[in-house]
Amino acid sequence: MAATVSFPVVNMEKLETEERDTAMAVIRDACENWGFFELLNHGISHELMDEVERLTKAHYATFREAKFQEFAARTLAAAGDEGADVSDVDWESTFFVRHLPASNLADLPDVDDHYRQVMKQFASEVQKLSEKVLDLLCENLGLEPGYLKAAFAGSDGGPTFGTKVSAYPPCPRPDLVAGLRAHTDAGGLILLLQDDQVSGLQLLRGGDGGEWVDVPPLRHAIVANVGDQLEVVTNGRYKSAVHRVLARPDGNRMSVASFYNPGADAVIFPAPALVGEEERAEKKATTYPRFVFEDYMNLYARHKFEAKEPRFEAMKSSAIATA
Ligand SMILES: O=C(O)CCC(=O)C(=O)O
Repeated sequence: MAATVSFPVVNMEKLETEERDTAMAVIRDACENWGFFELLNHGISHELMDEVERLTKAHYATFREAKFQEFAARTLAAAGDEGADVSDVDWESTFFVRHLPASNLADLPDVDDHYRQVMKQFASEVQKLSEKVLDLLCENLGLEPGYLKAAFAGSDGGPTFGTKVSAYPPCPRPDLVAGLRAHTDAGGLILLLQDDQVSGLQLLRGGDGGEWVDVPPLRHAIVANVGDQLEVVTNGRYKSAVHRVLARPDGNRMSVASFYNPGADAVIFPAPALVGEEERAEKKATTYPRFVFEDYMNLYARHKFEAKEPRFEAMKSSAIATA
């Protein structure tokens, strides 16, 4: 059972009013203590969000559902008749759209021109919003505006940016499989459009031994979460939260998750302004490593569903000297 606590929600319109300080404090607390928050009145048009949701659900029904049903039948047969362990299976149907550094939208099969255009426009809006949110984080951290965007820029001057489109269809055996197993996100900042009817996304608040908390569906909200790279650059002030998607016996949850990540060759390290004098002098063992983002991703690909700390440790042993 997930705990019922008040989830951090930020009405971004308040950032333009005398209530700005209160809104900034909600963002700060969310980044320090949750790793997640939801944004309302974020500037992305509701019509565009509705169209993304409508087209994404139609795309699943037309092009992916039949294939998913075959996978579902195979998985349930293996679990039931053969007693196979399916705990490493995710009950999801997904496809990935790359935007930066190079778009693959034109190459995706079964995506018509209208869906392509809508996804392109939505990605452009989400990228703008990601950079706006990164600057709000800079402000809260006492970093100069643009610091986090620059920290994530690769040698081509930009981030890696892409969108994972997912359906979590109903599952008759949610006791056997997860919608998506628990993990932290590898990248920088993740902005998610999630189904406003069907829930399932949960975060682990308080780390190991903490409590699972629902990320509540909220119409026209964008969910933001901290990835591992933000944890490193903020020197652990902000921590990526473990999260998962529950499989459910009813409802087909849709989600569109956009990952604003460092460029592949970006060198990631804690912002010097966030490393204390004492820590710098002692080069404490707890200090986060310095590494090339692509190396982290190669490791993550093999260890996504494991704890992040060993990944940070492994990066220390391959640490590069660029200071
Ligand atoms: O679909 C969601 O709500 C979360 C997706 C996610 O955590 C992931 O793909 O890494």
